[in-house]
Amino acid sequence: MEYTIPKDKETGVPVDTTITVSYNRRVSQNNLEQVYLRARIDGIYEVVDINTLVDDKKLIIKPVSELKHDTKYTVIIYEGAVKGYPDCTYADTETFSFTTESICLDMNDDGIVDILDMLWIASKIGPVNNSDAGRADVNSDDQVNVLDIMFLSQNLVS
Ligand SMILES: [Ca+2]
Ligand SMILES: [Ca+2]
Repeated sequence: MEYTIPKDKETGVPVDTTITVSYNRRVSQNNLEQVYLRARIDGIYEVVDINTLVDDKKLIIKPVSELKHDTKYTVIIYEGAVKGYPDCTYADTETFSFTTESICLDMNDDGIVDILDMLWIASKIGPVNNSDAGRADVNSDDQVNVLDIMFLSQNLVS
């Protein structure tokens, strides 16, 4: 591995990130089922659904759905996942980890989390069908409703 995006131990990674593993030479796919992304959620490791593809010197890993906020993810590339040219597999298992961004509760971008942000969420109540509603859905259940306002109220900075 030459470099990865996100970098090992990077924090604040966007939840819609695409993961890139760059090698110092051209690689081809060998057995991409040997590539794993796992999340550590409440102390338990969960395997995350991903799509993987190889493009020139890069292995690209796209999570099927958005990652969770404030969660540590580990990429594991087992031996034989990709091979370099002319024809040698990368023999070592390689791993790196990153942590996703915390959820942003300052909805109206005024630098504090307060009742105005609760009102902002309240103005987006309904299904998540645009990016503002996606932001307002702070508990990520695809609905903007009173649960999101409660979620925010529990995190108010007083
Ligand atoms: Ca605010
Ligand atoms: Ca919600």
